Amino acid sequence: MKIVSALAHPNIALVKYWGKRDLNLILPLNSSISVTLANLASHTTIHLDPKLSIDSLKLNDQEISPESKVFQEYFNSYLKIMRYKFKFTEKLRIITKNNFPTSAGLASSASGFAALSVALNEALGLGLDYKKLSQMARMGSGSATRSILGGFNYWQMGVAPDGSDSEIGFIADQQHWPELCIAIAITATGEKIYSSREGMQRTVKTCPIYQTAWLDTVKKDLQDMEQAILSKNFTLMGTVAEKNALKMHATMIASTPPINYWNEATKLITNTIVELRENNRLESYFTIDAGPQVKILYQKKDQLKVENYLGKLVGLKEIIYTNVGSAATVINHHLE
Ligand code: 2P0
Repeated sequence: MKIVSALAHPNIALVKYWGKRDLNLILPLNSSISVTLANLASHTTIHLDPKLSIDSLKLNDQEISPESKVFQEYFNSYLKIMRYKFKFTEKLRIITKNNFPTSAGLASSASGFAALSVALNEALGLGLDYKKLSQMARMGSGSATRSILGGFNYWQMGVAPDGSDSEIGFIADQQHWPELCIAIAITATGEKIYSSREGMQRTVKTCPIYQTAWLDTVKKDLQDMEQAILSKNFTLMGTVAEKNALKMHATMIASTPPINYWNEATKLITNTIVELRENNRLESYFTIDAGPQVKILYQKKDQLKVENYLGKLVGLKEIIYTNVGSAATVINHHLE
């Protein structure tokens, strides 16, 4: 029996992934750029044991039924592909825990599948490099591609039908930009109304502005964001990240039926961020994923202002202050 534990951090897309060209291989319609977060993490332990008769999953101390949607949709398909690709037959016991709200737009599937892939690579002795590991993680969830590395990364969409060139690339490491901070303003802790998987599929199928407002404009955002990261240009990074997130949400709202993840607190925080910036009181920017949480980009010198102006707004459940995090890693390996 092999027992391996791994740790991975969620990432936040600064230029988003929104839409798939292949649903089974989880291949995106556009490339994306992300920053890996510190402090927030998924801790995953796997038992690879020939004596196990079924795959099983414990998520945040709760046993997940193999009949459940999350197991069927996410884990079954991931494990089936892993077994086919890496030729193993043992069943897996997966125990995973997040130190942040699961399924609330905080990319728990990203850190979860990155940690699981790193653990499986170790347990099976595959010795994969980070690019191959990112492809392995992608088979669980698209955004997991980007949680394999720390720092700032891009997920190259690739063009090959088999997904062999859809993988992570490196922009800058964790130490590159110590001034950059990210606060996660949690406005709701429950499960979100639609999974990102459903949301992005509906957008691709029904949104009349998806091509023009999204796909045709992402290339420029990617170029600007890479330049902003490399030159540590905070204003450019924030401007592009905020605009890119708003375009993505605009395509959701223009879908049928419309998808709107924002609640009252989401609106209050984003309006306040814009107002403070326009009045030259605080330069911060927001980005929002498939959920109601607001991710605030700011500089370390403004920590107190962020706490005072934004950290106490009505409707905020919790605010997590963090910065740039590290790569997914194995933390324990035990053989019996
Ligand atoms: C992103 N999101 O780039 C975008 C922005 C949410 C909004 O990637 O279907 O859970 O498993 O590939 O990775 C969340 O979508 O979706 C996501 P699947 P995933 O971060």
